[in-house]
This record gives sequence, structure tokens and C-alpha cells, in this order.
Amino acid sequence: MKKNKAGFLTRMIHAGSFDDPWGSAVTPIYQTSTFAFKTARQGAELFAGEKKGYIYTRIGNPTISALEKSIASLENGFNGIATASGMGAVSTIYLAMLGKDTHMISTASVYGPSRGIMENHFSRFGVSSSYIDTSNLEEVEKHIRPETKLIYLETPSNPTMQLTDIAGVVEIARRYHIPVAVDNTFSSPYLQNPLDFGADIVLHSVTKFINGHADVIGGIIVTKTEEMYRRLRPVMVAMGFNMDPHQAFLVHRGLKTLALRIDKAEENAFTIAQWLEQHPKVAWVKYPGLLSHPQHDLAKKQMRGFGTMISFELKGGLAAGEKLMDNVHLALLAVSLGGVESLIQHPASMTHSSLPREEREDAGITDGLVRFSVGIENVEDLLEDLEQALEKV
Ligand code: LCS
Repeated sequence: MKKNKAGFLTRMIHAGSFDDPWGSAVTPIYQTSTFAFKTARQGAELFAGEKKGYIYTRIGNPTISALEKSIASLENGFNGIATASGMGAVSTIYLAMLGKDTHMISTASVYGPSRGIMENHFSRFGVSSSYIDTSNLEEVEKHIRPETKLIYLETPSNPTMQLTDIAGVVEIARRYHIPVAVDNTFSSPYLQNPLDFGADIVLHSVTKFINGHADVIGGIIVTKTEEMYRRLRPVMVAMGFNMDPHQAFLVHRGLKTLALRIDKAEENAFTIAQWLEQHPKVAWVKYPGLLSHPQHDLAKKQMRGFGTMISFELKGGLAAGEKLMDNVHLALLAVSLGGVESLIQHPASMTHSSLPREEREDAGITDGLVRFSVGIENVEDLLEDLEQALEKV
């Protein structure tokens, strides 16, 4: 059987692995910075791209390649480009696709620094951007300019849980020949495959669901075509945004239980979202699985599940939210998400604090919004913990 044609779980375990001469069951860690050439001619051929092989770990490494191939298979893409962090993946895409006097359209409520580096740094080099409500397709088309060279989506978005219709945006973008990149961190390849909806590039902070154990920082880009891969990869290599072999080994190990972890955490998240929605002290809950989510139907169409991330606001706003966060004991009060352990945090003062208040509010990130990344603990324990903390509010 061709491994790339197998089911998701089979590919999650086997895709990307290669036949190790010693029969190693998992891809070994090639902890080396450089690779010896057999002859000067072979070295020259590798540099010229005439032969396949490894030269230097910033350019490529077998442990990293195995992870890249494996995630590319799960995203139904051509190949992967692993990076030192999720922000390394974001930066590689911006650098490769944009330049002086070009323009980017992006989802307003993306992860704070994805917007921060554009507005604070790329802007210094003459790149302009429009952060808009990409869930509104008319808005997307309205903001396209002749110099628009990238549409960058995050769906569901961090932390508002807003969805963008990927196929809808792609349909517009194609008419203007603009590539579309999608940050798929919140869904992971298990719940959503943006390339299947026509996107050109998908990226992840593998720090989150793909690694899943809150012990590694990393990122990855997967492209739909070889041409796009050849455009992005040299930028990652030249900028030194590469992943490290040991990092790749850990991420690959975590990846092998991705679906199992998400299934359990999602079951917990569904229960918690419904429970919060009924709670008298809760003003609103955003979870794509709830009928009250404004894009519940789009979630059913575009995603294979509703994920493990919940945003909510208490009736008492920020003061009440702070009281809650100070009193939960089981969920850690910490940023990041997508791990086996539950985490709770306050985007306005933490993950999205780099954005001016006006931009945050525009994007729907209210001061009272609390974000909950649901883990795989016993759901009764998580509920009991939330209940006792809410009693103190
Ligand atoms: N994209 C999304 C959607 C993210 O949530 C993050 C990090 C990144 C990119 C950047 O990835 P990193 O460089 O951290 O691997 N999100 C975080 C969050 O919500 N809390 O802490 C980090």
C-alpha cells in the first residue's frame, strides 16, 4: 500500500518514515551540523541540486525531513518546511511573498505577534497590510489592491474563534491571482485541511496540537505545489529559521498521538462549552460546536471536528475573569494551547497585549475575554475546578 494513500491515522504513524539501515523503529536523531561528502564531485553535485542528499543541517537533515514529509502527507501537500518556531513559519511566508510596495490582507484577530511583526517590522520595509473581518467575503474583495500579493487567514482565529470560509476566499483570490496562506494551528491537520479547499500554503505552530505536550517550540509550512515550496524553502534556509533535529524528533513523537489526544480533549471541550453556556455568571461562550456560534454551519462544512479551544466572557467582565483565572487550580494559568494539559489565559493582557486596545477591540478581543485550551484530564475534575473558581467570582 502506498503510505500517502492510507487513512489519516495510518499516515500519522507511518508517513515520512524511511527504511533505516539498522531497522530502527523510529526515525533516529541525526544530531549533526554537517554531512561528509564521499568525494569532491559528490559535494559539488549536492550543492548544484543534481543529486539528492544532505549537506548541512540548516539546509536539511534526515530527522527534520521525516517530520516535514509526515505533516505534508497529513495536510495533503507537496512537502513541508520545518521552522524553529511558529513565528519562523509566519516570517518565512511574509518574507517570501511580500516586498517593498506590496500589500497583504489578513484576518484581524490573528495571533497577536503574527499581526505585530507585520505592523511593527515589515511595515518599516514598505509592506502595507489590511487587517479585516475575513469572515465577510465582500470585505475581502473590497480590500484587494493591484499590489496585494498575499491573503493570510487564521481560522478558527486566536482567540475569538471566528471562522473564515477558506474555499470562499480562495475563489475570490484566484480571480486576482493572489496566493492564500492559512494558519491551521487551531485545528491541526486532523480537523481541517486548508489545501483541500484550494489554499496555496498552510502553516502551523507545531508548539501546539502537533507536538501536544507543552515541551517544544516549533513551526511548519506545507505547500500545495512544488513551485511554492521552491519559493519558500530557500527563504527559511537563508534566514536561519530552521528547526533542530532533536526538536524534530520530539515533535514527530508527539504527532503520532495527535488524533487520539484531540478526540479526547474535544469531547471535554464540548462538555465544558455547553456547561459554561448554561452558567449564570457567564455572558457568552464562543465554541464552533455550539449552535450559538455564528458560523456553526461553516464549521461543520470546513472542519472535521470543533476543536478544543473555547473563548468566553463573564458577566463581570475583566475583574470577574481575573478572579476566575486566579482561582482555577487544575488548568494552568499560562499562554500556549493544544497540549494534553488544560491552560487558561487572558488574551488582552497576555497573547494579544502587543496590539493597541483599538485594534484588539476591532478584532473582537474584549478586555473580559478568557481563553481556555481544554486538555485530556477527567472532565468532571475540570468542571469541578471551574465551578469552585466561579463561586469565588
Ligand atoms: N500561529 C498561531 C495561531 C498561534 O497561536 C501561535 C502561538 C503562533 C502562530 C506562533 O507560534 P510559536 O512561535 O509560538 O510556536 N500562539 C500562542 C498562544 O496563543 N499563546 O502562546 C503562544
